[in-house]
Amino acid sequence: MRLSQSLIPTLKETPAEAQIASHRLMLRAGLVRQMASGIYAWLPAGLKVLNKIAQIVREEQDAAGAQELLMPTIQSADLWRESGRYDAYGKEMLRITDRHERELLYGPTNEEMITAILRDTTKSYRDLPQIPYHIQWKFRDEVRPRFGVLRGREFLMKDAYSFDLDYAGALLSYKKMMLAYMRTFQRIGITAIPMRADTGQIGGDLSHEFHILAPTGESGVFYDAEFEAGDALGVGYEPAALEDFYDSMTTKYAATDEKHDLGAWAAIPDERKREGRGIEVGQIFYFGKKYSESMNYSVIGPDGAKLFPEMGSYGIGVSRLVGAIIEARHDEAGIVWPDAIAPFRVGILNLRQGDAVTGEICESLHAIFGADCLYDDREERAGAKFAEADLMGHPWQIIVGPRGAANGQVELKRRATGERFELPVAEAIAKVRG
Ligand code: 5CA
Repeated sequence: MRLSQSLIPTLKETPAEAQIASHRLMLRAGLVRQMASGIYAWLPAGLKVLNKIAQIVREEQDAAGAQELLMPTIQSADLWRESGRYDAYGKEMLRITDRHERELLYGPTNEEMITAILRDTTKSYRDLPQIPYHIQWKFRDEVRPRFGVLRGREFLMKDAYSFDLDYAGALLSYKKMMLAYMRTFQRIGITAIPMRADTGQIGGDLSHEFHILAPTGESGVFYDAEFEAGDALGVGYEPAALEDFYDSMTTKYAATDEKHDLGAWAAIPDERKREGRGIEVGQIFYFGKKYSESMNYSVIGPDGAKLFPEMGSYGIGVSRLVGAIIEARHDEAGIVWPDAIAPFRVGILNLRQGDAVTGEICESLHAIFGADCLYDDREERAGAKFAEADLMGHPWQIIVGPRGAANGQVELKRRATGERFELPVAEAIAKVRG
């Protein structure tokens, strides 16, 4: 992509309405625009990040045995009357009336709808277990939308739902999802820690929140340094491995300030104690038969008797993750994207636009990296190009100046560390490709 032709409206000034770094940087780097309170348009570079995160989430859900489907954003109020949540949900739910005076709502979550779908499509114990999921926009009329996409009103969520025949099966599904989450966050390139949590609106009695560590997080967090090791990628889904993994995640200490237990904390060696702040990017729940019973969803069990499935639900805030990752990965110059989800893996900076030699090298790099690169081909001075590339946070920058170019050399810069290398073009390409 050529910067001169792109729809990436970067801003020089700091937008006044943005209180925290990720919100400021998302506006300044041209990723999003606010369309109404808590409602954002995703511009091309922002959408690339959102799609890359969604794709990693999707691949890891699939690897855990979950199956993707797509439910609508608009739901019928009657569905929610079945579970009793239509009245219980309160003002956070956006309620809509259609031209026939039928009551609808913009879904804040999908427990009711997915239960209705399984009720219609699974009749026997042989049809279970199932873990359907989707990646869909939600609406919650938050009292105070703030911090950009971190607490929006419209936001993108991955929500999965598990249906099992018994408690042991439900717990296995819960453990699979915990592993899938840890693998997802590790692939994205961030540290997230599972913490015991309250269940709130969703209900049930077992829940974990996943927190990304960032100084501006809304929750205080306390955890054992052993979480920093992060080795979920090697773990498989065989029951024994899953069991060990779950134990290793849940026996180490980690809690938000709401659930902090001073007694248990005191037992951890001082050198392993870590305190910080966290942003909740995901939450998983086990809630048993809450929805299957209230919505009268049963299957015929092996003995011919009615059996109400055991359920859980599993959310990841896909759009919130974009802001949370920036909170965790930025410096005074701009965003520092992890490689796996950067909108562009490499920025190409032509320091003398119009020069035949730098132009030729840049054009060939642009052809090689294609959609993975952003070529700064504007008629701008070098300083402005450096600032723009640092702001946008490409993991690599290939800087092509007239002096180096004359000898076939370019400068390669690693955004995260600031390291710079003078290299022949081919070596720079190889290094970026990894
Ligand atoms: N049905 C369950 C799990 S599928 C559920 O709704 N869980 S939740 O309420 O915890 O939401 C899941 C995730 O969505 C949260 O962990 C958070 O990352 C994200 N999320 C929730 N509310 C917002 C919001 N207002 N703005 C952005 N992301 C949000």
